[in-house]
Amino acid sequence: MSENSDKGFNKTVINWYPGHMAKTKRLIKENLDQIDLVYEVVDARIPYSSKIKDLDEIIKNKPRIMIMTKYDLCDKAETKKWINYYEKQGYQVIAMDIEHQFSKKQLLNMTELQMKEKKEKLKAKGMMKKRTKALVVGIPNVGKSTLINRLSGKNVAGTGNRPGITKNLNWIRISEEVELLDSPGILWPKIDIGNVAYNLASLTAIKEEILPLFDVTEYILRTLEKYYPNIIKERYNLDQISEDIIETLEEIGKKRGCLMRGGEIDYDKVITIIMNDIKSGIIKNITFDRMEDFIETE
Ligand SMILES: Nc1nc2c(ncn2[C@@H]2O[C@H](COP(=O)(O)OP(=O)(O)OP(=O)(O)O)[C@@H](O)[C@H]2O)c(=O)[nH]1
Ligand SMILES: [Mg+2]
Repeated sequence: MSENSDKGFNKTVINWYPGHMAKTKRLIKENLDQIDLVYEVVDARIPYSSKIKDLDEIIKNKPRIMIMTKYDLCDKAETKKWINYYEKQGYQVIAMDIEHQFSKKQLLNMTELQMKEKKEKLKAKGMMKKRTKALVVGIPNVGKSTLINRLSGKNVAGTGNRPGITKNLNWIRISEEVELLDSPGILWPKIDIGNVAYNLASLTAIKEEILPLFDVTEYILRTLEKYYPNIIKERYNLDQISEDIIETLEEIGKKRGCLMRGGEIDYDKVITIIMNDIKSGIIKNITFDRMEDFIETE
């Protein structure tokens, strides 16, 4: 399923497109007539990699708001560049820590603004639109269901810190005015753009078994060293990552007491620790998508 080049991670192509994702896309298309607006959810740490590549084809020209979640965990200076980039393209963007500091008012005001034109058109025709129906869409584990819970003020949608929690399309009425359609995370048929696949795997957006965990862990450590060497120092007490990654895993393993009987290093345990440091948000202030890797700037 994966194809690694000998050097670096750039040639990765993963063909991972489970049937249920194709089904979700089909169901969204079937429900499109009912949808007034789209909340496109992306992870603020990977605002490029986590953006569904063929979304335009799915939702056509529906009004939309891009919501960057996990803002508490991102590198704000880098994410700001992406916010500017998307705003320049005409997107309405809102970046938020929806887990701890959600502003319902800010999002609903933006929604109202987006809907104004449509409502006025309908009014001119003598029709009234009572309720706004919004689709919440995004890749797995970005916080779609969390967003719905925050908007409704209740736990109406199931959430969890691994991809694939939501299994079906569900309409959820959050007020007299707004109804939301929760949807399972979707990806696109081929993920082959530079580091996108590794960024998705590093930040828990694709299932763990898709890319070798060992490689994902190496990618995480090398990316941290490149952009956030202070994290390598503070979290793992290392000055640098060795050319041979095994040496680094060994060092971390010794420091963390990941030993098997006989004193051998338990590499699986080391890998789990590093993956969990990211997953649990212990490692924060990181943005793995760098504009220069994906966008040509003059
Ligand atoms: N720190 C932080 N965690 C968040 C934020 N938003 C969501 N989460 C966490 O991210 C995890 C995934 O959230 P869900 O709402 O289940 O994600 P989803 O997009 O519905 O995922 P699927 O249904 O699996 O596609 C949960 O553990 C949330 O608590 C945020 O803004 N900040
Ligand atoms: Mg969900």
